Amino acid sequence: MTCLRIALIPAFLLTLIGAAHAAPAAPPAAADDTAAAGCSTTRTRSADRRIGYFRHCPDTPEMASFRGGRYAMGDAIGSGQPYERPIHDVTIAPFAIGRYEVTRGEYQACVAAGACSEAQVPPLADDTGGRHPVVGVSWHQAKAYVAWLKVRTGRPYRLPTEAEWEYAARASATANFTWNWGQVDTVTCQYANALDQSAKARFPELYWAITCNDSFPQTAPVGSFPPNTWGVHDMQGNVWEWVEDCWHPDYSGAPTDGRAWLEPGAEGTCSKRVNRGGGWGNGSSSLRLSNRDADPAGNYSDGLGFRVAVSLARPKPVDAAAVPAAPAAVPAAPAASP
Ligand SMILES: [Ca+2]
Ligand SMILES: [Ca+2]
Repeated sequence: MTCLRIALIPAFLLTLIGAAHAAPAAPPAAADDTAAAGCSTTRTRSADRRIGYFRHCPDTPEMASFRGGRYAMGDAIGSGQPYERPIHDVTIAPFAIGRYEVTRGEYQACVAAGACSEAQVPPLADDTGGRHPVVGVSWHQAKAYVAWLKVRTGRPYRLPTEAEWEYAARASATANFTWNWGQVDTVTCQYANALDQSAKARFPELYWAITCNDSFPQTAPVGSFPPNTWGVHDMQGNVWEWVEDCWHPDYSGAPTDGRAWLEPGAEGTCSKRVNRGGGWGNGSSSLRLSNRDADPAGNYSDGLGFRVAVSLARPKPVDAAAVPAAPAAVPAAPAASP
């Protein structure tokens, strides 16, 4: 819950403010095949050709494609909180998720187009180039951004569902982290931006930080740390990420088809929206893959951003010659086409 973030971020670093921000009405999405002005889809692959990336427009986020599959969502280790349980199997349809968190530069394109309001936190000290994740955006502002993406690209952009987010974050991992965490925080700094010794050096008032130095006192440029095995960066750490779902006290009755878990008949009215992944103001425990948090949709903070998703309704059959089979250790390898 919110207390996790507050407990680990000193009050002077936290600008969690309940500032309600009315979301502009979402404009109607263009047809899926509509080519937006100035846009031409570009595609790349990871060096091992197993991960497919695409970008619909020059100013829209790069996306990682996933074929979908089935996985166990929640705390399989038993070290988490009751709201991370019960473990339940979820089936995920083909979709794509941002290779990175939405950057401040990407968000500013929406602001410049008049479809998004300015972030409610000024750029942090190290964010001089717009490649840091945007922070200071409420859930409503994140929704306005994906509404603009739908118009800009003609594609069904949206926020990830919580089940999709954890599927992409796990990349088949069943442990607490995608890296081999040896019960010591020194490993975390190799893989994720957390509350580390560089933060302690910049903010001596901090009473605690993990023992290693990741060299980023606050946010880091997206992609500064290695991707997970499915080619997605910063799912653990850097900034927390809003997802579509309403908060529920545990997973009892959660959907098993990967859709967002909303309040019955009242989309948009739940008291809190989920955010995931931990951030630069948190220690390793908050970065666990099954950890969850939630805030009122109008809240914002300097540690909270988002990434986007898009449904892939028409995936091409996988070309076995072009896309090598996934290693056995990585089942349900991502491969789909926008
Ligand atoms: Ca850090
Ligand atoms: Ca993140």
